[in-house]
Amino acid sequence: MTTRALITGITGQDGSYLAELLLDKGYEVVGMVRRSSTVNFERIAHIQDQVTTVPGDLLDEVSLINILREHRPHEVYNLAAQSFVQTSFGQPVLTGEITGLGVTRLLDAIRIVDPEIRFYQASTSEMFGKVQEVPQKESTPFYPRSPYGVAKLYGHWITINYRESYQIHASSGILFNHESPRRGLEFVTRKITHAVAQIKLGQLDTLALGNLDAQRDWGYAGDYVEAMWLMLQQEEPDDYVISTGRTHSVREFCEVAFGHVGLDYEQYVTVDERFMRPAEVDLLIGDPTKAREKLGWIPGTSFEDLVTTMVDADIDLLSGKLREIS
Ligand code: NDP
Ligand code: GDR
Repeated sequence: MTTRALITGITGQDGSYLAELLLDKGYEVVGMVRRSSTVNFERIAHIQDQVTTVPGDLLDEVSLINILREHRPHEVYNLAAQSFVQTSFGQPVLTGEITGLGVTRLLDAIRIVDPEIRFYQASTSEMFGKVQEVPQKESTPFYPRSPYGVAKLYGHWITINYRESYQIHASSGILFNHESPRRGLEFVTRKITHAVAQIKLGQLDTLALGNLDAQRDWGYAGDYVEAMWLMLQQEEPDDYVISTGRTHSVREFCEVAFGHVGLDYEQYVTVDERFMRPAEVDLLIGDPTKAREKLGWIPGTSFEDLVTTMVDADIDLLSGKLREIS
């Protein structure tokens, strides 16, 4: 029997990598996409003929129930979210609706249609927020610092609640930042690598950033989607921290990215208040011991490889070299 998976957020960074992984494993992949006035399939264009896309929205429970009834997935990966922290300060209610309540809508649709479906929730290190313990692990107290982090914490607890209330095989992956050439341009890593490529190619003079001292545990998205799949293959549902166990500042990211093309970041980077957040998360570093011991998961990409791969990919992209972004 072919295993069928539904991915919400398939047009996003992680959705595209997860879809590739599941197709490689012989899954039938159904991807939920929300209606927009322009087609937004750039990240899945290369696999579009292998996945079934269906219209739906985390804001609309009827659409979720209908998709589950029609496509009967065995596994559901909830990757859809308003995922940009900065935007969550400007649109806190919408963020709560999608990123928080959206999880309940989907879990409740599963409860109604087929509680045997296995469920993955995309939780986040942003739930740890203000530093309570270093490194952060599954038992570390949460202290979110943005409407996004608060909404995700709600999603995390409602996942646990549906697991305990209705015995749904629901797992929550507390993933630390993970990046790739497919990362959205507004996130700091891709903003930097794209700007480095532009500067190198003579298309840009300076790069304005916010807090250069923020520290993040950055991994590669392609490695992290494997952990999502592994969680749903376990006999028992559970929660796992997924991270590299190393941290670097935004400044260090700049150093490596600019250095890769022979430039000194200090000559190009300026600090602009517009990119500072009302409340910041200063330091994230995750302890992935549980994932290693229980899932057998280990991150396979170093920080330096991640940064240089992203810079090279952006140089290729901007210099018009035809290639599939990996
Ligand atoms: P992206 O922002 O790249 O993708 C988000 C996806 O959600 C897009 O496909 C988007 O669709 C979709 N979406 C947004 N709103 C809705 C809605 N109302 N209904 C249905 N779909 C919607 O995020 P990532 O791929 O980076 O992250 C995947 C998930 O993992 C997110 O939930 C994120 O919060 C979480 N996460 C990410 C981490 C990271 O470092 N990348 C770390 C920890 C957690 P559209 O294309 O139409 O905008
Ligand atoms: P984050 O990612 O908020 O950690 O959320 P982002 O790349 O936006 O910020 C990381 C850190 O860099 C600092 N920063 C800047 N950030 C942006 N975007 N733009 C800037 O110019 C800039 N300058 C400095 C930020 O202040 C922050 O400290 C990501 C998202 O993918 C979430 O969905 C996910 O849950 C978390 O990672 C884990």
